[in-house]
Amino acid sequence: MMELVFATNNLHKLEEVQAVVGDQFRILTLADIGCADEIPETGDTFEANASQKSGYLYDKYQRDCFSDDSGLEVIALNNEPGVYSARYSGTRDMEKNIDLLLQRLGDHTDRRARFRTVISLRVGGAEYFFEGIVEGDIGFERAGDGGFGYDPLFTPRGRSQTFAQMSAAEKNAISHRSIAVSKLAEFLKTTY
Ligand code: ITT
Repeated sequence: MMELVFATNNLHKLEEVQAVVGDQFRILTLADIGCADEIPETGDTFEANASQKSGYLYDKYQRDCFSDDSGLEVIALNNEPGVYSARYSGTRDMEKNIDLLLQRLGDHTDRRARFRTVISLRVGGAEYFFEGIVEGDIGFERAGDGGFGYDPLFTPRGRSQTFAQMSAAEKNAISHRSIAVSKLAEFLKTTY
């Protein structure tokens, strides 16, 4: 069975990816390969960060691997918070990050935004990218308590509920992450 290391210790992400990729591939976490390093993530694009993480792993362990980077891009804020989504306010406190976003957007009428995920896959020395995007709009206040991150603010285009008001299954059916992961899975299944 082909084994791939996923540059994460987030078991929620691992489960989601393993479910889509199927049992033809075994996905290992950083913990599984004994990697406790703080992997550098200093790029200013999702591509650069994903590539940096998978490149670090490949160079150090010479194992087939992939990594992901994702975040929220708000059009009226020049695509902020982007790669800084997790620490927009300078902390990982999502209450503060959401407050800052709402404050910066103010009563701007253009509320358009998108969630974006980029996956970098490295196999046999080659690198492949997979992208997932979901377009939507930012609310004037929070709605819902499911999901994580900016979910209470984000309503996918054509829908009437925020990601935080949807069930996990409803969100996963249309999320940026699942779109990118499905492309990765499709590539792996048809190539290996
Ligand atoms: P890693 O340890 O795997 O890097 P992370 O929290 O940094 O975990 P991501 O790079 O995937 O995760 O996402 C960066 C931030 O973007 C994340 O902390 C959220 O604030 C936001 N984000 C990403 N995907 C999201 C989603 O589906 N719903 C809400 N917010 C999301």
